[in-house]
Amino acid sequence: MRKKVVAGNWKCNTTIQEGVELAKAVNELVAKEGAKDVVVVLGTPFTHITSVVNAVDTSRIGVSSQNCAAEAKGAFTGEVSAAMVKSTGAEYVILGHSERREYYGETSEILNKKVALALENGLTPIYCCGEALDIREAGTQNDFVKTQLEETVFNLSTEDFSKIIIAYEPIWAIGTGVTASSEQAQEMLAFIRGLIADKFGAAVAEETSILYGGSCSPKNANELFANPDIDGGLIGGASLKAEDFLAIINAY
Ligand code: 3PY
Repeated sequence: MRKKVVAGNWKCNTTIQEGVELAKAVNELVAKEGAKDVVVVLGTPFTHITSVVNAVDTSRIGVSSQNCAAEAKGAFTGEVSAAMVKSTGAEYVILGHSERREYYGETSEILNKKVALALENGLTPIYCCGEALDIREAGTQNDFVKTQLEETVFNLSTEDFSKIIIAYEPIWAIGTGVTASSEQAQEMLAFIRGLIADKFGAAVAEETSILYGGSCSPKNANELFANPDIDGGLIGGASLKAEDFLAIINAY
């Protein structure tokens, strides 16, 4: 059975001290009350990863970076390689978030390199896709997401593709407080699962965890997670409050 995953994306928030406090609070709540069958991930800034790894029970909570470099190593001032991320104790890396595509010019070509390096270094990519509002309004969101996947993770071998998690995050729902309706989310995730089945086979599609992201909160998580193709969430703002994050983990 495919895994249910609730992954927090802290984005560029919290000092290291605040992040460790937040991680400890999540750790305590998850240990006491967290749904046992949900894989919990904290996507922290690079600077926090090792401290967060040391602050949580890593048999229960995985830690993720929110990016990694497109090069293995070398003269790339300011970059953090996949091997470096792995050496912090992180197990996951969020790649292709729309904020990185939009503000940092991440193209499919760049993302292909990042995904390959993440996999080579034993990290699990949480690979994001999703359309902007004008594409949704034009009704071409399925073609857009299909192209995003075909240009990137659909180039992987079946073995490598089986290691990744997909997150569908419509850009119009990110940080806007607007959530895709559970019907819209289910429809897109079922479509993505169908594409995976066509490309890699039904068994792989059945095993791939596909998350919904974009203003997912304790208020809407229940309704979203009740859908058959929604295997969890990539959570922005609500992952910065331990109680809200727990409520989402327990929304299944
Ligand atoms: C959001 O929920 O706004 C996100 O972007 C999660 O990645």
